[in-house]
Amino acid sequence: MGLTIAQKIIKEHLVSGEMKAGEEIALRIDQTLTQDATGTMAYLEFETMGLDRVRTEKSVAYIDHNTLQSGFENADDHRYIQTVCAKHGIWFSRPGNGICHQVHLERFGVPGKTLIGSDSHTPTGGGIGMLAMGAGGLDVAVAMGGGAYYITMPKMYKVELKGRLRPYVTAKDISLEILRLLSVKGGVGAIIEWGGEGVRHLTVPQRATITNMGTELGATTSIFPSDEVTKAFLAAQGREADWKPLESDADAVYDKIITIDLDTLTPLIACPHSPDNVVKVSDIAGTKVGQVCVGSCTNSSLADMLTVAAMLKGKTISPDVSMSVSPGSKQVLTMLADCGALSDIIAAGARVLECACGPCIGMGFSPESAGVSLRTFNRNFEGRSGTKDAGVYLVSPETAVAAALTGVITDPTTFGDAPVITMPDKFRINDTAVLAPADPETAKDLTVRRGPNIKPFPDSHPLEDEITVPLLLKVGDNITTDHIMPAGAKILPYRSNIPHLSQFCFAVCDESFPERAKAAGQSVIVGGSNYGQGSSREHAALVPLYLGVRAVIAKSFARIHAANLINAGILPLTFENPDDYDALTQGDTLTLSDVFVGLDRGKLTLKANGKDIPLIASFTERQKKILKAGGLLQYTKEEAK
Ligand code: MIC
Ligand code: SF4
Repeated sequence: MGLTIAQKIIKEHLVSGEMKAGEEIALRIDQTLTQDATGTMAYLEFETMGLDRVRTEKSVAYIDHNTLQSGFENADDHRYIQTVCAKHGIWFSRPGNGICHQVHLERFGVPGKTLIGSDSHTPTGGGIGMLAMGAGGLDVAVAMGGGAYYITMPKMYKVELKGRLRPYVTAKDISLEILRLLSVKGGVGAIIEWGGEGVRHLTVPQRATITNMGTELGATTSIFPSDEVTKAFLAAQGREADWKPLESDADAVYDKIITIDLDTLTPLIACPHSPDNVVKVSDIAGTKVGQVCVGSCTNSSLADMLTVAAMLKGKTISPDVSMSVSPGSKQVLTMLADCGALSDIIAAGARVLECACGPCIGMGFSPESAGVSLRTFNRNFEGRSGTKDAGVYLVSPETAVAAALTGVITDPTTFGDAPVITMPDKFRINDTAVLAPADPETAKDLTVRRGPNIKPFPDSHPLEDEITVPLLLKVGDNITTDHIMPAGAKILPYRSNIPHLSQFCFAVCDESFPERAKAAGQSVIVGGSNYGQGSSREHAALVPLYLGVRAVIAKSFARIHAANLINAGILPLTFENPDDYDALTQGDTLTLSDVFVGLDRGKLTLKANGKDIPLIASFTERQKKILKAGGLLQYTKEEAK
């Protein structure tokens, strides 16, 4: 039987397990990346492992999220990460050098290699044929130490692209179309391979937009073949030697095949507050817009920026719109400046922000009250922009500019001839903002600098055989990690300070939760389906751990969050009958008994309101050991004894 692209890479990297969907497999990891908001924790965890050097082929730390330095916290954390990198063999991408996924694609990604990153959009690397996955910080720390990465062998989906994109219809619209078709749960447990004749016409940045947003489908990752287009991209980055061809076998078997006809695709828009709430731009044309933001790891490539500049050239942004443009990397920004396109953007009245995540993670540029913001980003969860009642819409750069110029949502295909941009044969290469680690001898004498913002990791809690606790919070479907542990400019600087962060846990749903949790000492949360979708932030598990949460019972979980809960020693349990969700009320007293036997059987019984509710506790042998030990750090320490 033939293999898919992902199966080929998995086969080459398989450390243990069987390549059968649903089975646990362990993979050798070639590369890792971290960003600063999850990185401080990941490096603190790496340090507790007591190793001198990372054991990967390449590990890179990026500073791109916490770049607003409105106090000492972020600057201290940057210095901590820089010194930890120098000492332990990790490359350090300085603040201003760009968004991790964009820079990694440009400068470090290699087709056929495995990459895990402490950021959920790590699958961006699938745009050049990497098997790139988002993971919790602790899993990245373990991989840096040479340990394997454990996942459930995913199912294989294929999206066949037919035809060719029409003018003003973009890779972003392909991403929104697949979200419309599959929903934010549609990719859970699957790897999505993109193929068909339409792929040949998609450039690497377009492919990367698509693999980036595969995260919003809940997919383990997404991947494109590595072909002549990939080779030309790597050659233009001066990295042709990194190229190797990769395609699926003609007789590869897929669990699902979806076809998208590019010839008939139209510009699409995701309405508040979910990336799958997709309609045609023309359906809501005319809606007034107050803000437009271009950038993020989804749409900040040179090609995106040149398109924006060409559409803005000689025009002025509507006086009712405030527009930001954040180029994805220093390479993109310098090339925009070199060719004069940056001047067209500035002259039109856009506000140019630094090469970082910025507004995407609520680091500045929050919209006005009840504002309508059109963004080229990948997430529009409630409150994420920093303004709770704002309505954020996700669009392509073309649709974004059309709205910036007219002041209302506008179908860009009504805009006359589409701009034709020409891409350079060679990108401008200047890696001076990536600092190499010290050599092993020098590294021995280096000191890691820790600021006062860095607080110890929360204590783990050994699993108990009987847990009787209050149901402290009951939430609905599709709860995101932005609900559980919000980000934004005010909170993000405390990503290495769990006690401080804990005050904001579930602030979007119930501001009283942290106080109530502390008072209760121990508690359980109940959720609907796809609990924990979105970010890979392990803080969404570590903070509940700190607040005494012992178990989360839900209809289903998002992959990375479930892994983070297990790593933190919190039980992620699912209802055997989803209707039992309705039998539980916030404030109920819940009892889980015979937990150890239950874990071994894969089933637990929850006693609530005189009723027995069956729960699924289906974990791999390794996960059971982690849970019994009270979390991955405890487990790793016990194993090392
Ligand atoms: C995000 O887009 O939500 C983030 C911020 O990049 C996160 C990581 C984080 O919370 O630090 C992600 O996607 O994993
Ligand atoms: Fe940064 Fe936004 Fe991408 Fe997350 S989704 S990595 S915050 S640009």
